[in-house]
Formats: sequence, structure tokens, C-alpha cells
Amino acid sequence: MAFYKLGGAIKGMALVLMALALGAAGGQPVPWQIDMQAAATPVMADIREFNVLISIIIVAITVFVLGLLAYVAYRFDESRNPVPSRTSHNTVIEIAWTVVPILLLVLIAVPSFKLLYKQDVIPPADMTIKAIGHQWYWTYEYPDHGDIEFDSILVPDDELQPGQPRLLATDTDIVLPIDTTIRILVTADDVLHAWAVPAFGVKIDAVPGRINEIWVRIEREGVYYGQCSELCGVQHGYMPIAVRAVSKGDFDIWVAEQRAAMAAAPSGTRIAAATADGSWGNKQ
Ligand SMILES: [Cu+2]
Repeated sequence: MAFYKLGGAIKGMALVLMALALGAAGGQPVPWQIDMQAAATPVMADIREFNVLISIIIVAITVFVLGLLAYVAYRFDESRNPVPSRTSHNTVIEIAWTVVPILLLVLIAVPSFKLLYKQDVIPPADMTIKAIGHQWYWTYEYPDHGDIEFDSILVPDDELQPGQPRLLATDTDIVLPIDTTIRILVTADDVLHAWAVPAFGVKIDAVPGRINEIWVRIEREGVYYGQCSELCGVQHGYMPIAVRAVSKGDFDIWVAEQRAAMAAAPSGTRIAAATADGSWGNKQ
């Protein structure tokens, strides 16, 4: 009986670990996930590292304080310590409990500010794209690549293809090259939205009448999912972000195909990006 339960628990844990591993590779959340998504950009790698540092400090402080409390409760219990000390000052301890927290905060602040500036200061970019939030979908523009422009809209539950995650898949993915520094301009045309992709360590407000910018340098091919992360109305939860990261060669092919399709299409027709099964497709 007990072995049964143990076996079940191990199997369950293995399933969770498998799901975590798959999710880590897949650029999307998985059931029972407790860790952050695997990093696909240097910024996200630093965020994960910083998270580990902070977690170690938090656990160490918590264990230390818990240990002190347990010791005090035991050692200075009324039966063991019937006559309490009347000490009210101890210079050494007072300096220590001021200086040690300050040192810890400095230890946290240094990598924290480094990371903040790494995210905020955009390195010389190889290309630029623009993301525009609407109620309730995103439009993408590629000003460096012949003004390719398309809308990216949620795939409803009854139209999901195998492999497409619910509430995250879009009808047209953003296609971006890997190993390329990409500046992303983010704005909105109605209300506040936010463009966020966890695997990139990116979350930035899309503000009407204003352009915010962020950068990514994607290190692995794959599809990375995100969501609008600013409450923007009743369908806020239904305007996902899907980024298909491909090799530079494949990206050039995609650009050429989009431009050819644009040239062939009647003026005013919008051109679609890659379809979710990995082939390129056009939609009217
Ligand atoms: Cu939104």
C-alpha cells in the first residue's frame, strides 16, 4: 500500500519534471510550474541568475531568524531562565544588525541596477520591429523590411491545431531571427496594454500616443509565447503574443516571401506571417 503511494508520487513527480523540461524548451508555461520559464535571451538569463541570488539570501535570512526564535523560545523559557536579564543596550549587536542588512542590500542592489540598465539601455540594434496593442489583438510592423505589417489574433479554442497552446496561439506569429539584436517599439492605439514574453524577460507598457522600447536577442530557435499584461478590457486575456524565432537564413526567406506576397496582393491587403505548423502562409 505504502509502496503504491510512493510509486504514484514518484511517477507524479517525474511527470511534473518532464512537463517542466518540455515547458522550459517550449517557451510557454506548463501545469504545476513553479520556476520561471527557461531563458531565451541574455536578459532573461540574468533575471534567472538574479532570482537564484535573491532566493538564497531570502532562505538564509529566514532560516537564521527562525533559528534565533527557536533558540530564544527554548533557552529563555520561564523555567530555564526565571530571572530575566535587564540588558537594554549592546553596542556590538546594534552595529551588527544595522551593518549586516545594509551589506545585504548593497549585495542585492549592485546586480539589480546592472540588470535594470541592461534591460533599459538598448544596444546598437540590427533591426527594429513595432508592436501596437489594440482591443484586443496586436499589430506588428517591420519598418526595416519593406513595411511588412500584419495583425496577430488569438486562435479560438475550436480552431486550435495540434501543438497550439490554448489562449496563447495566434493566427499569425511574429517571425524574428535568432542571434540578432532586435529593438522592439511598443505602443497602443486605444487603451493601455503591455507587451510581455516571459522567456525573453520582457514586459513593457504599450501606451497610446507614446512609444516605449525594449530589446531582445533570442539565442535559440523556437516558439515563445506571451500575453498582454496590462488590464485592457473584457478580452484582455485573449490577446496573446507568439514569437517564432528562426535562423537568419529562414528569416530572410520569410521576409522575401512576405514582400513578394505584398507586391502581388491588391493594395491595402494585409500579409500574414508564418502559420503555426511552421510553414509560411498568407491570409487575406
Ligand atoms: Cu491588452
